[in-house]
Amino acid sequence: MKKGIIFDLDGVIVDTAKYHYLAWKKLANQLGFEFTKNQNELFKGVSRKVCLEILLEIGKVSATKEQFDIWMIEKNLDYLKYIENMDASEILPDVPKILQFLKENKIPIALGSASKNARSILEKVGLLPYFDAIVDGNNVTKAKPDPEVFLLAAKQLGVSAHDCVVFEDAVAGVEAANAAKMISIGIGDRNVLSEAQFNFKDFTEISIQFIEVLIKN
Ligand code: B16
Ligand code: MG
Repeated sequence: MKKGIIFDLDGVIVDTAKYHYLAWKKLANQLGFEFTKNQNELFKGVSRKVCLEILLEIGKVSATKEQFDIWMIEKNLDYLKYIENMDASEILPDVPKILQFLKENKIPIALGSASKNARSILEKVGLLPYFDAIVDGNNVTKAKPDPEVFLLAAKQLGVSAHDCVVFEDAVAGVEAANAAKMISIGIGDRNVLSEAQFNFKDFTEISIQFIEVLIKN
């Protein structure tokens, strides 16, 4: 059976969480409260809208719909400034090696990310040509842990869901992959991502032999 591989973006291909953090912190400070790195953990893999809802809850700030939308735009404009100069040096270790191996073996590759900025980030770091399909925050109506993003990616690759493998760093993303009946591979802390079928700290721990087994079975 033809296999497909789906990558999350933030925390798997690049570490954009640090830039999201700076932009959310700036907004929190502007609204008169602190936002810590620990609290930022709650935001990983979560849509921009839900992040702002959580942030306002943390700061006990209420907002009209108009104000909410303005803050979403402001946060994104700040985030775009932080990521403006991203380049290939920000790709996480050994990601290109795995992408190259998959390409050489003609395995279709998709991105399955919550970010509406995903395509431009892939372009900045020079990885766009590897991807046969990109499904991101602009294409889905239901955020992870809903499986929509990964099911759509499988569809665009022309691969059955149960023949797809997902690399994810967020609990909600692992849940989404499991709900889609895909093979879930957690990248990061195995205690946090305990629902994943396989766990690795990062791609430096993943051997080509492991990928070979994944794409053959
Ligand atoms: P944007 P992923 C997610 O990326 C981030 O982890 C999350 O913190 C962010 O809020 C979300 O993208 C939306 O990003 O504001 O750029 O649309 O891990 O799903 O690739
Ligand atoms: Mg992620």
